[in-house]
Amino acid sequence: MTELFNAAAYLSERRVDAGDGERIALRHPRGTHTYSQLTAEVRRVAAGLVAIGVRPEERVLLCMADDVELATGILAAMYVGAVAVPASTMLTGGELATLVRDSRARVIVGSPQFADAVTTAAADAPDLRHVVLTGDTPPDVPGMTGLTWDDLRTAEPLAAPYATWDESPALWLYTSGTTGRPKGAMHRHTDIRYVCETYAAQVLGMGPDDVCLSVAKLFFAYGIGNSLFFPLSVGASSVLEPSRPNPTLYAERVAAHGVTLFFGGPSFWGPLMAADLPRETFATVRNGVSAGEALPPRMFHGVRDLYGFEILDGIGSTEALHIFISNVPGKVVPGSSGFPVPGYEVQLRRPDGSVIDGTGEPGMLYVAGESLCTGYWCRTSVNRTVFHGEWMRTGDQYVRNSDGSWTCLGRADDVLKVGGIWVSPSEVEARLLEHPALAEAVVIGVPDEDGLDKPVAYVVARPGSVVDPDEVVEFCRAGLAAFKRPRLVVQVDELPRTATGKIQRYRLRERAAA
Ligand code: 3SK
Repeated sequence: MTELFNAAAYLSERRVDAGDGERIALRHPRGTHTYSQLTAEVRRVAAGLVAIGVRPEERVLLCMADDVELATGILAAMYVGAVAVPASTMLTGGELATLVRDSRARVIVGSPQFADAVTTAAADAPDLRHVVLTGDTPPDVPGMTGLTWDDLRTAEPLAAPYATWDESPALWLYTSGTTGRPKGAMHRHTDIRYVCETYAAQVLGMGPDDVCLSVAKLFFAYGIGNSLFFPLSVGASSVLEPSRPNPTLYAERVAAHGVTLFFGGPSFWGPLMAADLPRETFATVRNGVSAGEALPPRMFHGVRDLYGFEILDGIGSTEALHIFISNVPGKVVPGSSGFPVPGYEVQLRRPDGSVIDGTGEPGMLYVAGESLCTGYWCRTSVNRTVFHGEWMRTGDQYVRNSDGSWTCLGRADDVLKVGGIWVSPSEVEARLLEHPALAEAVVIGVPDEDGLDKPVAYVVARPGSVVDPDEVVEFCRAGLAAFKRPRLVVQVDELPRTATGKIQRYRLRERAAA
């Protein structure tokens, strides 16, 4: 049964109705927004979107830094029944254009620091009509209307949200696939409420006095839950930080705002430990939260011993919208992802599809829960392999331990997670093969000293060409988002292959481990 429900209203004006109007919702570089101010701003920007012709269910793409405009933009799009599509700010203009075209967005909003990528993408997206930049100068893209954020704020604020249902589409989040072609995971308004009522309420025990700070940005599923959905669902406060993750700066924010929940991932906790900051900086943190990659036990113990708070490691996915297996406060099993989050079922299956009931036997992890996306936009064949009735195949190999906790054993396919972000080897390989000196290229993940995967390229030179590994890395950096670049390029005479010519990646992994 469908009911009228609008997630943006749930996260903004519902809090005002509940008496939280004067509480601080957002803390950002230029000050704060109370729940009343946020609600007014959402209604104003929502009116602006309607004024430029945004229709319910149409996509609004946002390529923006974590700040009050991005938070407002996401909520305003959902408020008018449109679909918010926060896009990675790490993408090149060409990569961003792929998302704009795939989503058929008619409006893109960007922060000035991403103006180049946004205008490059806009020039290559036939469905786009409006390009908005949050600075003072409107963008100039031939054939498009260029607007500033203030232009969007001139219409009379809307008085009420569009009458979306709980089932209406609210949010698309792009995730890269094995082929490197990004897939838009489609989430409904009800999915947003579900992750707030399950993980945030029942694992983190979030309440109005919490202050959240997330290293993962709002364009990630992990970040949008941490910095927007969870705090606003309970009248708590979110600290929005537009700059890139930096341990010293983030520690300053923790101390300045009295952060109670500090969300990061292994690629942040390692440098935070190395920064050796004063323990008092973290006096207000009641828990750290980690996702993206399995948290090495060394980091759990190191952060607890140095800074005095325990990190709750968990696993989630863009498709599930947030974390569905998690450690819980006071009952952490270091080296494991913890226990199924209330509201989710998890299951291990053998390659023949049979379900593993006992402990100790590894299998493919499946998850079921109400927040699973309705599928990937226009990707029928992938949908048919990933979604099976209530269940979703995660692609992760797991094992259930005798104490009931679950441990990640790695990926079942060749996709890598680098710094918590999916990297498709085939996408990096395709870029490598554009290099004039390279005949063949294979990218694998090689674990660093903490067991965290880093992309390494094995390349074969074209006859007569000389390969300069550092120059090849720079070549990749120029054509791909920087996090996808190989950290090391190794030249080989030939790649290991099966009798039928298939590349044996496992032999490269063995070689790297030797
Ligand atoms: O990578 C994860 O574990 C994760 C956690 C929460 C939301 C989204 C993701 C991908």
